[in-house]
Amino acid sequence: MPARNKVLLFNPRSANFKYRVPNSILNIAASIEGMYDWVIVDGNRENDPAEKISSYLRTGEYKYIGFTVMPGPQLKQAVAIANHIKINNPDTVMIWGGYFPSQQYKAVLQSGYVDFVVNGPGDHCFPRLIDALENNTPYELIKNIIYKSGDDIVKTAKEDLIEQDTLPSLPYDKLDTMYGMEKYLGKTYLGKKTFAYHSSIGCPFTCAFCSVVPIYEARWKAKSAQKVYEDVKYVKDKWGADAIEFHDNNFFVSEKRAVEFAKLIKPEKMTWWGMARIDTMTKFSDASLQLIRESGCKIIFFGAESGNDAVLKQMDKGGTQSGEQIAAFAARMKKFDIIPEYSFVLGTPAATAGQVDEQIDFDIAFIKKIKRINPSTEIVIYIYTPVPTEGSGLFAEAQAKGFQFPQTLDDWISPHWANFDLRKNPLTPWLTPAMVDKIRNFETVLNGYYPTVTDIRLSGIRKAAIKLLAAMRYKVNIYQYPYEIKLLQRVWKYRQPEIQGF
Ligand code: B12
Ligand code: SF4
Repeated sequence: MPARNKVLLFNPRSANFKYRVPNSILNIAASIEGMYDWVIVDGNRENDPAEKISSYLRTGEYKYIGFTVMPGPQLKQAVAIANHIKINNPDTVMIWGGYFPSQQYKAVLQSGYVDFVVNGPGDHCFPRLIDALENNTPYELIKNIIYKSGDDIVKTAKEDLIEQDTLPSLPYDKLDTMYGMEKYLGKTYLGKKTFAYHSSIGCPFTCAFCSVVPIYEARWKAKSAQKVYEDVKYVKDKWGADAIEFHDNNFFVSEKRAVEFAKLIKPEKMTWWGMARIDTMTKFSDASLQLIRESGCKIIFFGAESGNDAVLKQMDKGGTQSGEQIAAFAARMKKFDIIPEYSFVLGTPAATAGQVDEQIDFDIAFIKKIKRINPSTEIVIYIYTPVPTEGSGLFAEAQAKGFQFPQTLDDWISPHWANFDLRKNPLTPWLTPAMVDKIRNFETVLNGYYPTVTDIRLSGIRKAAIKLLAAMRYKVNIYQYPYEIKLLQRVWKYRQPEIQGF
């Protein structure tokens, strides 16, 4: 009889198109490569992932099931399939990792079908946990795990961040045998074959609204520019990647690393994109910005958050970011022909409803000012949704105003909360439906007047038609009931970066 210790790793569906290399689960596969046999089931690439998983389980060889889980649609598929697996295969061990289970571990473990949560990076702890379970040795001292012991929930200590260059290379070739790599290299605004790569973990800042903070606690570790270049070059040479999407929370923390990478990648003639902070990049020299652009970096995503300095303080944006700096930087980016993609977070709590509303109006006016300064600035608008950061003033304020997370996974996947996950309707008690409408209607008009360049499906004529309609409203600040714009956007399937990613 074959040994029953194989590992099945599942990436629940997170995208309807533009499939990306499933980096979260691939890192976990890399961590056990050569030690345990593993397969990946990618929900993005399967019509019926539950059946695919069942077919593996029917071999009787799989004991450990790992799920990576983000909130939203991915959670919905994870819940349904995990439940099904545990009912039909109660002797499998179910391990969830990723941002959602790390933060909402109580709801996850109380579901009854998840045995362990990996809290933060799983690269060391996952193989150690499997070893312990295989050899019947204690797992209680393994760092980064959370589990139930009787009625208690036990959280083990957090591991220091791993030196990223010591991690094994990702098993792209093996992934290719399960799901052709070519399909992971999608057509985007950046290129015909866009490769998603994650070159650093964590972030050195502690913004109060950000889900990176409770897990990484202001820590950041990066792969060297040389290692990043080698990995990218491998995928370029083997599968023809011509563009890179860096999925790091904060790619540009180190000017030195960014410049080194730019020098290495420049001869490869690839287009690339990453996420950054405005105050960090304000300090980059002109020569660095010039080189970064020349090396193929065409667009950078920045967390602008708000033009209001008091709100930036409330968000604990840290660093030196200010409204004035956000505006000045948008102007500076014009010189280098780099498109700044500014993301704003509207709807933070305030003492009175009137103040909440005023802040929204302030930022709407600020966004219009940024567009006047540099019309090519891409704007992404989120509504503030709390994240459970211990000790964060903003989260405490949200709780004091009556905000509460759902207690069970079934509540999390209810239609109500699914909208919360997509940051569409935050269910925060201080935001009235009229305020949510105001934000969304402004967004509709703005997107109509300035359609995103990242939408490669919407033709020039269609964009122009929507723009014409939206111009009438944008110029005179009338945003209510923009049904005519919505209708055209729906018919022509306008792409929303805040939902569909970047
Ligand atoms: C790529 C990405 C996406 C892609 C999905 C790509 C795919 N795989 O198909 C797209 C664009 C679709 C997407 C969408 C969303 N995303 Co997203 N996404 C990311 C992003 C940028 C990278 C994820 C990644 O690959 N990381 C690289 C790997 C190596 O890191 P990792 O995931 O942390 O994995 C490590 C550990 O967490 C752990 N681990 C992870 N999984 C597992 C599994 C097991 C079994 C184990 C043992 C360990 C383990 O070990 C790994 C290695 O150390 C992250 C931010 C980030 N930089 O991580 C956000 C992020 C995960 N997304 C987030 C959110 C909220 C969303 C959305 C729900 C909302 C939104 N507006 O963005 C949507 C909707 C999702 C859906 N449709 O279901 C949040 C999650 C926050 C939270 N509280 O949980 C993040 C953190 C962004 C942020 N800062 O807000 N996303
Ligand atoms: S700088 Fe960005 S990634 Fe870092 S804590 Fe702030 S919002 Fe999160």
